[in-house]
Amino acid sequence: MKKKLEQTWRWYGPTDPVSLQDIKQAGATGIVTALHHIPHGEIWPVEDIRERKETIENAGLTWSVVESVPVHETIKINTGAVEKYLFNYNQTITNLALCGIKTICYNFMPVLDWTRTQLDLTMKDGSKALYFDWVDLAIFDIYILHRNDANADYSPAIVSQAEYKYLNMSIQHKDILTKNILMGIPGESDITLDSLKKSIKIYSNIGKDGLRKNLTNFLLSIRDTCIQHGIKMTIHPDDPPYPILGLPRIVSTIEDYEYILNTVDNNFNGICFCTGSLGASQTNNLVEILNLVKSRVHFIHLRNVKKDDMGSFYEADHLDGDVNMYAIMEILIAENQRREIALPFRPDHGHQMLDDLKKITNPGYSAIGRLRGLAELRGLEYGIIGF
Ligand code: CS2
Ligand code: MN
Repeated sequence: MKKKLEQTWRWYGPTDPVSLQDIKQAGATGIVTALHHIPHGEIWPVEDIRERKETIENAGLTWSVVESVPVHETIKINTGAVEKYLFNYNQTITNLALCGIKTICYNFMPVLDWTRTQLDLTMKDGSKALYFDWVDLAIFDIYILHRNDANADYSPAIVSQAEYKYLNMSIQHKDILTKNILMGIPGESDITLDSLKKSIKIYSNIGKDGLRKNLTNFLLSIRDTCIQHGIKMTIHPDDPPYPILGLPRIVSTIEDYEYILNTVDNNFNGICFCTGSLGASQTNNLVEILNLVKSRVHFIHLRNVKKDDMGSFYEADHLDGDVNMYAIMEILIAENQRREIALPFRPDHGHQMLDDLKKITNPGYSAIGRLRGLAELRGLEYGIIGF
């Protein structure tokens, strides 16, 4: 009998409207969570980690992956109190390892985590999905953020559509668009327009090469700790996987992965393979990327996207988008057989649907859409492996 992947579920902690009991009913066994109440850059105390771990284990679940231990902006820009934040990061991951939690997800996206322009795009079946629209991004960039030369980053067709749409946009709609783009992870703080402006300036001086160097510096600074404690770091791709708002991107393409894996060529320097993020690019070939990086994948996000000709995309049902989930699953199953410990995957986002439409839910993280996604993905795995 072939080994199965570990089924995990992201839980935002005790304030998450989805309970641990709900997660058990969805059939997941592993929890993916973080101590969101601790400000970015501060050390996670052992006591807090233990407490969270106990809560999870008392519900009969396991804390499989930490998502994320955020990398402080100071480290990303590599200016200021960098040593302090590197020290704190080393201490946090040491503390996690001392509690037996050794797979850690992080990202190296400048300022903003995932970016969407709309959080409630209605699908044909009435469910709601997250949406990224180039025209709306251009509106934000050109007319709300007023970034210098922003026009130059968009095709003439997008610029003129943005102009037309902006002129007819209500104040309320503009506010929602702004809020969506600046939104942080639930339980963490949002970005302000001012700090985004400042960051854009800073990152334009750093550029892609500079950001790559800063990532390398970060990885080298945690390498000894990770090797000593058997920690597996997994970098999450940029979402979406191309530059937006003039910010550099370094985890978007197959070349980026070659660079990251070869520059710090140790197993601890691993990948969180996120099909939804990588699949939003019109040029990424996910099967090719996965085949290149699979031996260094320690965590998996499965999600699908549907793009239009312009490259705008919405988050589709897990088995119904541009990502060939069957092909991806086949590769993951084969890779999993080589592993001593099952590879953890989670349904990354799901539609807001059924009863969840009446509730206040975390965007992308309502229960029922992910339950559907998990069930479909586990069925896909079962179907490929056989009885
Ligand atoms: C997640 C990311 O919700 C999502 O799309 O995949 O927010 C992810 O948690 C972070 O980027 C990882 O640091
Ligand atoms: Mn993801």
